Amino acid sequence: MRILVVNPNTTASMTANIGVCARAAASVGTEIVVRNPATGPVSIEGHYDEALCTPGLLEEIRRGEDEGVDGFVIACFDDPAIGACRELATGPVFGIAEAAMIATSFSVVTTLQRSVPIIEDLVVRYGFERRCRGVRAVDLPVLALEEEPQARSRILAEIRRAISEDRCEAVVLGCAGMADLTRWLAQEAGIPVIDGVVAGVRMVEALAGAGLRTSKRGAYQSPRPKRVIRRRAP
Ligand code: 5HY
Repeated sequence: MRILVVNPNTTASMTANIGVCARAAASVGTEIVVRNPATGPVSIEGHYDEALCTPGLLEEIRRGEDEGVDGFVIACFDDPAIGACRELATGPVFGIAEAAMIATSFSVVTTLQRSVPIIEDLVVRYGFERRCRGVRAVDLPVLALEEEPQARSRILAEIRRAISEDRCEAVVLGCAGMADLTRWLAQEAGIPVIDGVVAGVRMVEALAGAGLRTSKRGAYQSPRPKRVIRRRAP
Protein backbone atom coordinates (compact mmCIF):
# COMPACT_ATOMS: atom_id res chain seq x y z
CA MET A 1 0.00 0.00 0.00
CA ARG A 2 1.23 3.55 -0.74
CA ILE A 3 -0.04 6.59 1.13
CA LEU A 4 0.81 10.14 0.08
CA VAL A 5 1.15 12.57 3.01
CA VAL A 6 1.09 16.20 1.84
CA ASN A 7 2.33 19.05 3.98
CA PRO A 8 0.48 21.93 2.28
CA ASN A 9 2.98 24.54 3.45
CA THR A 10 6.40 24.84 1.78
CA THR A 11 8.71 24.43 4.80
CA ALA A 12 10.87 21.41 3.94
CA SER A 13 12.08 20.87 7.52
CA MET A 14 8.47 20.55 8.69
CA THR A 15 7.75 18.14 5.84
CA ALA A 16 10.72 16.02 6.92
CA ASN A 17 9.48 16.04 10.52
CA ILE A 18 6.01 14.98 9.36
CA GLY A 19 7.60 12.20 7.31
CA VAL A 20 9.46 10.77 10.29
CA CYS A 21 6.26 10.66 12.35
CA ALA A 22 4.15 9.27 9.48
CA ARG A 23 6.64 6.47 8.71
CA ALA A 24 6.90 5.54 12.40
CA ALA A 25 3.11 5.12 12.47
CA ALA A 26 2.77 3.15 9.24
CA SER A 27 2.34 -0.63 9.25
CA VAL A 28 4.85 -2.99 7.68
CA GLY A 29 4.06 -3.05 3.98
CA THR A 30 2.80 0.52 3.85
CA GLU A 31 5.01 2.91 1.90
CA ILE A 32 4.70 6.53 3.02
CA VAL A 33 5.45 9.21 0.41
CA VAL A 34 5.75 12.71 1.92
CA ARG A 35 5.77 15.89 -0.14
CA ASN A 36 5.07 19.60 0.02
CA PRO A 37 4.18 21.88 -2.91
CA ALA A 38 6.98 23.70 -4.74
CA THR A 39 5.16 27.00 -4.33
CA GLY A 40 2.95 28.45 -1.63
CA PRO A 41 3.08 29.87 1.90
CA VAL A 42 5.85 28.70 4.26
CA SER A 43 3.17 28.25 6.91
CA ILE A 44 -0.62 28.26 7.02
CA GLU A 45 -2.05 30.64 9.61
CA GLY A 46 -5.61 31.59 8.69
CA HIS A 47 -8.04 31.60 5.77
CA TYR A 48 -5.85 33.58 3.35
CA ASP A 49 -2.95 31.13 3.74
CA GLU A 50 -5.39 28.26 3.25
CA ALA A 51 -6.41 29.77 -0.10
CA LEU A 52 -2.77 30.43 -1.05
CA CYS A 53 -1.73 26.81 -0.36
CA THR A 54 -4.63 25.26 -2.30
CA PRO A 55 -3.24 25.31 -5.90
CA GLY A 56 0.00 23.63 -4.83
CA LEU A 57 -1.82 21.15 -2.60
CA LEU A 58 -4.15 20.11 -5.42
CA GLU A 59 -1.15 19.74 -7.75
CA GLU A 60 0.36 17.24 -5.32
CA ILE A 61 -2.94 15.36 -5.04
CA ARG A 62 -3.17 15.15 -8.85
CA ARG A 63 0.44 13.86 -8.96
CA GLY A 64 -0.29 11.22 -6.31
CA GLU A 65 -3.44 10.17 -8.14
CA ASP A 66 -1.45 9.79 -11.39
CA GLU A 67 1.03 7.62 -9.48
CA GLY A 68 -1.82 5.45 -8.22
CA VAL A 69 -1.37 5.95 -4.47
CA ASP A 70 -3.92 4.17 -2.29
CA GLY A 71 -4.84 7.12 -0.09
CA PHE A 72 -3.95 10.63 1.06
CA VAL A 73 -3.31 12.49 4.32
CA ILE A 74 -3.47 16.31 4.32
CA ALA A 75 -0.96 17.23 7.03
CA CYS A 76 -2.26 20.65 8.06
CA PHE A 77 -4.66 21.13 10.98
CA ASP A 78 -6.89 23.49 8.98
CA ASP A 79 -7.81 20.49 6.78
CA PRO A 80 -7.47 22.87 3.80
CA ALA A 81 -9.35 22.16 0.56
CA ILE A 82 -10.32 18.71 1.81
CA GLY A 83 -13.41 18.57 -0.42
CA ALA A 84 -11.45 19.51 -3.54
CA CYS A 85 -8.79 16.91 -2.67
CA ARG A 86 -11.51 14.27 -2.37
CA GLU A 87 -12.94 15.23 -5.78
CA LEU A 88 -9.53 14.47 -7.32
CA ALA A 89 -8.81 11.33 -5.30
CA THR A 90 -9.84 7.72 -5.88
CA GLY A 91 -8.66 6.47 -2.48
CA PRO A 92 -9.62 7.81 0.96
CA VAL A 93 -8.47 11.32 1.97
CA PHE A 94 -8.19 12.45 5.58
CA GLY A 95 -7.17 15.78 7.01
CA ILE A 96 -5.23 15.52 10.26
CA ALA A 97 -7.83 17.52 12.21
CA GLU A 98 -10.72 15.20 11.39
CA ALA A 99 -8.55 12.13 11.96
CA ALA A 100 -7.30 13.37 15.36
CA MET A 101 -10.72 14.27 16.78
CA ILE A 102 -11.33 10.61 17.59
CA ALA A 103 -11.35 10.92 21.39
CA THR A 104 -14.72 11.21 23.13
CA SER A 105 -13.49 14.05 25.36
CA PHE A 106 -10.66 16.23 24.08
CA SER A 107 -9.27 19.73 24.02
CA VAL A 108 -7.21 21.04 21.12
CA VAL A 109 -3.95 22.94 21.66
CA THR A 110 -2.87 24.86 18.57
CA THR A 111 -0.43 27.67 17.68
CA LEU A 112 -1.98 31.13 17.17
CA GLN A 113 -5.23 32.50 18.59
CA ARG A 114 -6.41 33.24 15.04
CA SER A 115 -6.52 29.49 14.36
CA VAL A 116 -8.90 28.87 17.27
CA PRO A 117 -12.16 29.90 15.50
CA ILE A 118 -11.08 28.01 12.38
CA ILE A 119 -10.65 24.83 14.41
CA GLU A 120 -13.90 25.48 16.30
CA ASP A 121 -15.64 25.63 12.91
CA LEU A 122 -14.06 22.27 11.97
CA VAL A 123 -15.35 20.73 15.23
CA VAL A 124 -18.88 21.79 14.27
CA ARG A 125 -18.48 20.78 10.61
CA TYR A 126 -17.42 17.26 11.70
CA GLY A 127 -20.19 16.98 14.30
CA PHE A 128 -17.82 16.69 17.25
CA GLU A 129 -19.23 19.47 19.48
CA ARG A 130 -20.10 17.01 22.25
CA ARG A 131 -16.55 15.60 22.24
CA CYS A 132 -14.63 18.87 22.18
CA ARG A 133 -14.08 20.50 25.59
CA GLY A 134 -12.20 23.48 24.18
CA VAL A 135 -9.74 24.87 21.62
CA ARG A 136 -6.65 26.70 22.98
CA ALA A 137 -3.60 28.40 21.53
CA VAL A 138 -0.04 28.80 22.83
CA ASP A 139 0.37 32.04 20.85
CA LEU A 140 3.36 30.82 18.84
CA PRO A 141 3.61 31.12 15.04
CA VAL A 142 3.81 27.78 13.24
CA LEU A 143 7.49 28.11 12.32
CA ALA A 144 8.40 29.14 15.87
CA LEU A 145 7.70 25.53 16.86
CA GLU A 146 11.07 24.65 15.31
CA GLU A 147 12.91 27.75 16.52
CA GLU A 148 11.53 28.70 19.95
CA PRO A 149 13.38 26.79 22.76
CA GLN A 150 10.37 27.27 25.06
CA ALA A 151 7.86 25.90 22.54
CA ARG A 152 7.43 22.45 24.07
CA SER A 153 7.16 23.77 27.63
CA ARG A 154 4.56 26.32 26.55
CA ILE A 155 2.51 23.60 24.84
CA LEU A 156 2.80 21.41 27.95
CA ALA A 157 1.65 24.28 30.18
CA GLU A 158 -1.41 24.82 27.94
CA ILE A 159 -2.17 21.09 28.04
CA ARG A 160 -2.09 21.18 31.84
CA ARG A 161 -4.48 24.17 31.84
CA ALA A 162 -6.80 22.24 29.51
CA ILE A 163 -6.79 19.24 31.86
CA SER A 164 -7.63 21.35 34.91
CA GLU A 165 -9.99 23.90 33.32
CA ASP A 166 -11.66 21.99 30.47
CA ARG A 167 -11.72 18.61 32.25
CA CYS A 168 -10.69 17.00 28.95
CA GLU A 169 -9.63 13.35 28.97
CA ALA A 170 -7.32 13.60 25.96
CA VAL A 171 -5.52 16.35 24.07
CA VAL A 172 -5.31 16.85 20.32
CA LEU A 173 -2.26 18.65 18.92
CA GLY A 174 -3.58 21.40 16.65
CA CYS A 175 -0.62 21.70 14.29
CA ALA A 176 1.29 19.19 12.16
CA GLY A 177 4.47 20.88 13.38
CA MET A 178 3.85 19.49 16.87
CA ALA A 179 3.89 15.86 15.71
CA ASP A 180 7.38 15.09 17.01
CA LEU A 181 6.47 16.27 20.52
CA THR A 182 3.59 13.83 21.00
CA ARG A 183 5.33 11.13 23.05
CA TRP A 184 7.12 13.59 25.36
CA LEU A 185 3.96 15.64 25.94
CA ALA A 186 1.91 12.51 26.74
CA GLN A 187 4.53 11.31 29.25
CA GLU A 188 4.84 14.73 30.95
CA ALA A 189 1.10 15.46 31.01
CA GLY A 190 -0.05 11.93 31.90
CA ILE A 191 -2.89 12.05 29.36
CA PRO A 192 -3.39 10.60 25.88
CA VAL A 193 -2.04 13.11 23.33
CA ILE A 194 -3.27 12.62 19.77
CA ASP A 195 -1.30 13.82 16.78
CA GLY A 196 -3.25 14.02 13.55
CA VAL A 197 -0.37 12.86 11.35
CA VAL A 198 -0.28 9.47 13.09
CA ALA A 199 -4.07 9.30 13.32
CA GLY A 200 -4.41 10.23 9.66
CA VAL A 201 -1.94 7.59 8.47
CA ARG A 202 -3.62 4.85 10.51
CA MET A 203 -7.10 5.95 9.43
CA VAL A 204 -6.23 5.97 5.72
CA GLU A 205 -4.40 2.65 6.09
CA ALA A 206 -7.49 1.10 7.66
CA LEU A 207 -9.92 2.46 5.06
CA ALA A 208 -7.72 1.71 2.04
CA GLY A 209 -6.88 -1.68 3.54
CA ALA A 210 -10.60 -2.43 3.71
CA GLY A 211 -10.82 -1.60 0.02
CA LEU A 212 -12.80 1.60 0.65
CA ARG A 213 -12.55 4.51 -1.76
CA THR A 214 -13.93 8.05 -1.95
CA SER A 215 -17.54 7.85 -3.13
CA LYS A 216 -18.11 9.54 -6.50
CA ARG A 217 -21.87 9.46 -6.08
CA GLY A 218 -22.32 12.99 -4.78
CA ALA A 219 -20.19 15.71 -3.17
CA TYR A 220 -16.87 14.23 -4.31
CA GLN A 221 -17.62 13.47 -7.94
CA SER A 222 -14.61 14.12 -10.18
CA PRO A 223 -14.43 17.78 -11.28
CA ARG A 224 -16.37 18.61 -14.43
CA PRO A 225 -13.89 19.25 -17.29
CA LYS A 226 -13.63 22.96 -18.03
CA ARG A 227 -11.19 25.48 -19.44
CA VAL A 228 -9.15 27.39 -16.89
CA ILE A 229 -7.87 30.74 -18.15
CA ARG A 230 -4.42 31.64 -16.85
CA ARG A 231 -3.75 35.17 -18.01
CA ARG A 232 -1.64 37.76 -16.19
CA ALA A 233 -3.60 40.84 -15.20
CA PRO A 234 -2.90 43.81 -17.56
C1 5HY B 1 -0.54 23.24 10.29
N1 5HY B 1 -0.57 25.48 9.81
O1 5HY B 1 -0.80 22.13 10.80
C2 5HY B 1 -1.39 24.45 10.45
C3 5HY B 1 -1.90 24.60 11.83
C4 5HY B 1 -1.75 25.91 12.45
O2 5HY B 1 1.32 25.45 8.48
N2 5HY B 1 0.48 23.55 9.48
C5 5HY B 1 0.49 24.86 9.19
O3 5HY B 1 -0.98 25.97 13.40
O4 5HY B 1 -2.42 26.85 12.00
